[in-house]
Amino acid sequence: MAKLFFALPAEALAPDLVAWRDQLPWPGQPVPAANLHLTLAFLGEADQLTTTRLMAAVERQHCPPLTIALNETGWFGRAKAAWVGPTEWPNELTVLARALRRHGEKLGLGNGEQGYRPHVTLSRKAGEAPEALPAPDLVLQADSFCLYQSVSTPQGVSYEPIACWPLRARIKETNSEELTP
Ligand code: 3AM
Repeated sequence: MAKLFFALPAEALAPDLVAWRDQLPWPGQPVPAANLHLTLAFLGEADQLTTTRLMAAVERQHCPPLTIALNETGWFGRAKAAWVGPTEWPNELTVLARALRRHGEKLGLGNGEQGYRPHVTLSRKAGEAPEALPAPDLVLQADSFCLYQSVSTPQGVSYEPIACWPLRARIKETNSEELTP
């Protein structure tokens, strides 16, 4: 069984995120650069058949490329995760996250959580919020989303992409009448 989640990759922005975080007294244990991502939907444990069905369902999912300003800090007290995220974000991001969560739910996946708060977790085991720290001024440009599996290794957890899909707007179907002179 693989532990799955959908996320926007943050590879291109990771060096800037890490440089920004590491010059601050950021609380908790830093998330390694390779693990930085913006979660869309947590799915949990899934077997191979369910994973294959999930990927087939997601194939038809459409969403335009996304530009997400990371301009505030935050903290999930229960999870002890300190993060950066947008103050405001495109509605398409919320729609995509909800659609992916529903694809999972139809296959019996997910944790039942309904709300969505986009964020990039920068540290774990953070005993306090980074609220006294300055806000970031970074932008995550996303032109794909990925299904990841969370793999535990002796060196810690690593997130391995299983499959990625391009973010592209639905192409308007040409009305055949428009082609008729
Ligand atoms: O990087 P973030 O914090 O956005 O917190 C975990 C991480 O998200 C989250 O899934 C992502 C990859 O591990 N996660 C892990 N277990 C979870 C659970 N039971 C969970 N999210 C919700 N419920």
